[in-house]
Amino acid sequence: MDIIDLRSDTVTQPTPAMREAMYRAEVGDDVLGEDPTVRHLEEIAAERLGKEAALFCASGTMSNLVAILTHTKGRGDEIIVGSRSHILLNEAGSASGLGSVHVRTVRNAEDGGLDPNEVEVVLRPGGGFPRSALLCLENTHNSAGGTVLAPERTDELCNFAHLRGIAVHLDGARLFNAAVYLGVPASVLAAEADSVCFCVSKGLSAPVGSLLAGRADFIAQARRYRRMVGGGMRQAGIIAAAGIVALETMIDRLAEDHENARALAVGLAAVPGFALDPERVQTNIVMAETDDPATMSRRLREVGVLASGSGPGRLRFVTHYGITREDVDEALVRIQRVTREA
Ligand code: TLP
Repeated sequence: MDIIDLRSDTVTQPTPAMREAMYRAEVGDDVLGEDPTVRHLEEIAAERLGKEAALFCASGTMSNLVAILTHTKGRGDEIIVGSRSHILLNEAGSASGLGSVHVRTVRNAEDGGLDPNEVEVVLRPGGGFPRSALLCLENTHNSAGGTVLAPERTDELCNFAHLRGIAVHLDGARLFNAAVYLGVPASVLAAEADSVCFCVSKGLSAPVGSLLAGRADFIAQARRYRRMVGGGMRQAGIIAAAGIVALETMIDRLAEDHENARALAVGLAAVPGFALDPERVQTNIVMAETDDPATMSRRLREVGVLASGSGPGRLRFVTHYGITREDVDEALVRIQRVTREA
């Protein structure tokens, strides 16, 4: 029985073109600034994001941490994050654990956005309180179900924060999914943010890596912090080569993942035991409510369909390169069978 792995787009395998590029990559010691392939990836990533410079990091978690370390002064500083943000929920507490910053939350709306009025309430200028230094946004929003933050809303939050002397970091692990959904360049989605990161290792299918972008002086500082967290990788051109292929060849096809996610959502909504609104599926993530996610996930696994738990009462299904429309149809047949037998 073939396994249909819908746990995450992080399970994607590198394309043949990526393996070829990795084999042929020209490399050097990147900590000494001598890896031409890493340099090239950083340049094209910066250009795509409309920023002066970019830095190749080992993971999205590392990019977010390095951004937080660079924007803040550590002890006594505070970052403001969404109540369901990846930084808060899934990064092992790195902001406080390693960055020594206080983490304050603001409620993420249904669609993953933040309300400026609610941000205003938690802002603190310093004095006897932690000093609010950084606001973190997320696009697409993972826990909200791959929802897209429109550029006007990002711009509004950025302008709002800047007027109060607060920097903005955008966790755009899946920024290109948002760009493809809206039909705009990714740079438009990050225009007002001080820093932005995206991953090549998710829907873009490269094996490893994330790019953090911002002003040249910011990235020069970030490079020091990347070193501090052990992220100085020597002949990293081997993996950066796959990232270049990802940026050059894998963005437009994300539309196919979005169509497949929508088809999966429509099918799932008709299966007893699952509740979801397919109209809310914008990109490649489908969140479905179900009474007992652990049991359901185990039973789906028995028929070769892998999904991941996503908080109480929810299962997450993610489409990606390697999942075809036929796989989606086959997954739905298996899911229907499982629920009929329950
Ligand atoms: N998300 C992973 C899991 O950690 C949940 C996934 O399977 O979706 N920002 C966002 C919005 C993310 O979704 C992720 C990964 C990251 C950052 C971290 O990226 P990595 O896994 O490369 O550290």
